[in-house]
Amino acid sequence: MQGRKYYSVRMRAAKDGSHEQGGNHISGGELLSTFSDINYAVNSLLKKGLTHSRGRPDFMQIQFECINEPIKLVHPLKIETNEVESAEKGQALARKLLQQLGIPRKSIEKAYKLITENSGMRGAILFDIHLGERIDDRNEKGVRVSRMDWLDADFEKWADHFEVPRSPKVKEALVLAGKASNHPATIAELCWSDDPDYITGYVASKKLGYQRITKLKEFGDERGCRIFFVDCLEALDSYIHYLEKQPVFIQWEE
Ligand code: WAQ
Ligand code: MG
Repeated sequence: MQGRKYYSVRMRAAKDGSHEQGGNHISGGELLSTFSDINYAVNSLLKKGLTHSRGRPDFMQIQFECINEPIKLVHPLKIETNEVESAEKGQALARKLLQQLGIPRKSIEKAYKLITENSGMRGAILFDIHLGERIDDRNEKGVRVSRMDWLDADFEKWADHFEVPRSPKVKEALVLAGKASNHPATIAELCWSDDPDYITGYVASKKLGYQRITKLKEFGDERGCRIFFVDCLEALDSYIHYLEKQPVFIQWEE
């Protein structure tokens, strides 16, 4: 892996116009690829955007660019699955985990209010746990974590070992959560999908690992959430730079 040249490949798809024109976000994706695999990488992102449960896109952009910075290797978070009976119980557990991580109750309530006001984003909200306020200035776009991946063979071994599904959804979420939680400013991440057919979500943090919660919303609901609870005040620009630009490979076995 080291010593090879990698490319960051990204896709975003929308319906009823491009994102810039106010279209609805359908799907996004990002991965790392060698030059010889770019064809395969572009095709897998194309397929992801074209066959999405949120609908058929009428706008898509796929781009690749060469990465010149060294790629950081990060271990996957430890994983735990919490089975819950209902979305209410799942959300109660999510709040409890956030509290356990030291996030003030007031901040959690404010964050939830923000979430309900901001569905349909393609990126994440950055929320300062002390200010109790959103601190990124990306509006309805949010901050998109990018330049990260996990080699399939290593992911599959890991998934089999911990008895979790070898699904691309799980892989993508663990890659994103692994990269984000590796930065000291990330206290926690709260996430559930905006896909109407996917109700499992998680709270992730360096401290408690990747806490899967089997139900955080009802089937059919197209409102998703991704919010980073951060403690980084004066270093916001470098934090956003890390999320967007620092190349990271998740690696389980050396
Ligand atoms: N960077 C920042 N925010 C993102 C990114 C990204 N790369 N990708 C997605 N988001 C935001 C965006 O606002 C989406 O609307 C929201 O997250 C949900 O994205 O079984 O599938 O890709 O363990 O729909 C988690 C559980 C699944 C997996 C999460 O999210 C499991 C999921 P989705
Ligand atoms: Mg989605």
